[in-house]
Amino acid sequence: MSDTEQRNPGNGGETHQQAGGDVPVLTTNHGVPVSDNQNSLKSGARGPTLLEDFVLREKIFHFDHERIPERIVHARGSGAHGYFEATDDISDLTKAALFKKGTKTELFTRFSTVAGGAGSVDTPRDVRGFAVKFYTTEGNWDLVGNNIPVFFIQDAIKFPDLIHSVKMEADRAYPQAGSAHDTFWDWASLTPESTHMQMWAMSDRTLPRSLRMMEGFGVHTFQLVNEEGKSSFVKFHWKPKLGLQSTIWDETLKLQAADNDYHRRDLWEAIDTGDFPEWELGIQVFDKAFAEAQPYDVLDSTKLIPEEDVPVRIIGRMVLDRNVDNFFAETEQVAFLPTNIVPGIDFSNDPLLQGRLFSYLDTQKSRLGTTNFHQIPVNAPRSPAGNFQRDGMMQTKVPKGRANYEPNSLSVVGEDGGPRESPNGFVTTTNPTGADEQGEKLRMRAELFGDHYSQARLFWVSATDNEKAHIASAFTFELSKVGLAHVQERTVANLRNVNEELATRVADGLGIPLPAANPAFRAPVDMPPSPALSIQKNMKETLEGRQVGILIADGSDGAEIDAVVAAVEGAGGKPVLVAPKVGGAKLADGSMKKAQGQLAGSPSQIFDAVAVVLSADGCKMLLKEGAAVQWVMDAFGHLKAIGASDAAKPLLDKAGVEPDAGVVALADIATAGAKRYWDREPGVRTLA
Ligand code: HDD
Repeated sequence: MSDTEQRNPGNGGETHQQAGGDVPVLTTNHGVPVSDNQNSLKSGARGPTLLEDFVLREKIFHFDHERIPERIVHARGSGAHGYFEATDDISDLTKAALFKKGTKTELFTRFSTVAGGAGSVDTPRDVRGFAVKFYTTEGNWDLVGNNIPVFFIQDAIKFPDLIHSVKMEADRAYPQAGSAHDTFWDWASLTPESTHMQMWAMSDRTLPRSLRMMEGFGVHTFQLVNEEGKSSFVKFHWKPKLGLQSTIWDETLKLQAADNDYHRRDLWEAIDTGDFPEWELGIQVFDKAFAEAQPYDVLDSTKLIPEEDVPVRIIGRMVLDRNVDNFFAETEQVAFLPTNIVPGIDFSNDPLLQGRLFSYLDTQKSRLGTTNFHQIPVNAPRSPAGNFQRDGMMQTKVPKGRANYEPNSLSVVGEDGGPRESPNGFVTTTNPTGADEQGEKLRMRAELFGDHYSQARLFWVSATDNEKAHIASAFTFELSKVGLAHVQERTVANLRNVNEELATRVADGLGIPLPAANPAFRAPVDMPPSPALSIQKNMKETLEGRQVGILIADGSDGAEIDAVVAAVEGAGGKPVLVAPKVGGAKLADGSMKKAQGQLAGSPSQIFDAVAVVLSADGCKMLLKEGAAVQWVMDAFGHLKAIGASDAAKPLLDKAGVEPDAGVVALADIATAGAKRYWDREPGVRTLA
């Protein structure tokens, strides 16, 4: 026990750690030094606890209020600090200061799932939120997007219905964090505009391998405005440096069991070890003439603009280089607002965006409890900010001077007169689509919003065969959890407007007759395939940012292990040794090799590729170990590369591994591990 520790003053035998030297004094929230943080104040050792005990009451009072309402959507999220660097000159398009070439802007990014609660798992089939707060020199700009470029609905008035239907059902409070249930598909099948997004949601886009390996999209059409006031339409894209990578469904289900925090941990560890996640920011810029020539409405959030039609121009990069110091203070309290916009960027008339402009400000008041939520450090602008808004709950500023109104004729220099309007302030641009469309007050949508299928068809024809099989299987899986036959039928009837083969595969998968097609509100048009929509076509063959699990056991050869570790590291990957005991394995030469993971707690689904380095005896021992057989079987089933020592062959045989291009000698795992083996899939599972 150190000099600053004492035992027993409260007769509980507990440790009392004392202040002194560099160790600061523990105080109440009001600064009163506390002498005993282990025992409440009682009247006699066995007597009642006293109301007078302000130390106890303050501590419990604060604890009782530690939770705030979680976000109604996107409750589960992970955040990090970083910066944006403008890498291209787009001053002809926008005057926004953050886009001046070479400018670095501090930012905070939060990724999230949508449907689950704050304590739910990281890997359900769900859309991922991708929200970025740029602390620019002209105030905060929040780009509050998703990892999918379109949305379920066209008009914000339908958002509460969408969310009510997808969250756990109102009476039974399940299922948590998933769309595979009656109410979601009931709503979706009655809402044909959701069809395009259904296709994305049922694809592997909703099963990202890592938050670092997914794209982000601003979804809506926005505007860029230059110095002369000329505006252009723009869509924002985030492209991950590590390429796109998803997991497959069986792997995802097993990941949920293996690690509830798979994505949060992955993001944290990457940043913690200096492997900073990075995305490029790209823009698709177009004008009114282009917009009017398309078979879709650019103000409709259920539609995208194919990258083949308007290429994505890269204008900067985002690097996430700092983990939060405190999850609650930063990730939980960050408040994103689509209304946070800066001079040089503007909204469009997209009715979904317009509704969002109201919703987010409103929700922050209910979540964070005060109109002063912008004063919380993670939300506060880094640029000078000031106005005459005053007071309110949790006011932390102490404004000086007499003037709390404007205009005023008190001194304009110094603090007394206060801030004034600026000619460089934000000016709403004349909306290039708005001017000729203002008219009668109507509850209706523009004509092309009535096309619900063209782009759902586009998504299907742009997918690879594996991706098509995954989409058909995902619909089948989700609808297999739907107990209402008419909802299953209506969904399949809707899919007939997307693709007959898809509808037939889902009907077959469910074992129901193919229903008649739903009448399409507006006849779809066929668009040429867009390779940019496929994940598989946009993967990067690399081990960078990836992990290779290396299974070892007593008797393994140290030199073989070292060679695999070096090769994986050399290829930019992270080797993780897994052994039956976490303390390690006793190698052939008698030395101990420490493992980072214990076999049962580190199943192969948490890795991108695997290596098995065993001696004949070690292999014999693992043949009797279900977790080891499963480890190899899952790696094979999840289409991963497997490198094995000769002596490990019996384990591969028992796991049903059949030779193919992804089953390699140990020495080749670092090369083979850079990709998945899609051709293997039809041999390992039946897909719809
Ligand atoms: Fe939303 C949160 C993204 C439509 C209402 N939304 C929220 C977050 C993201 C998105 C990423 C989490 C932000 C964070 O990490 O704190 N939302 C979108 C996208 C949409 C969209 C890409 C369509 C293109 N949202 C949308 C509509 C409404 C909302 C139409 C309401 C009319 N969204 C909210 C909200 C949330 C929210 C209730 C919950 C917590 C929050 O705002 O701060 O206001």
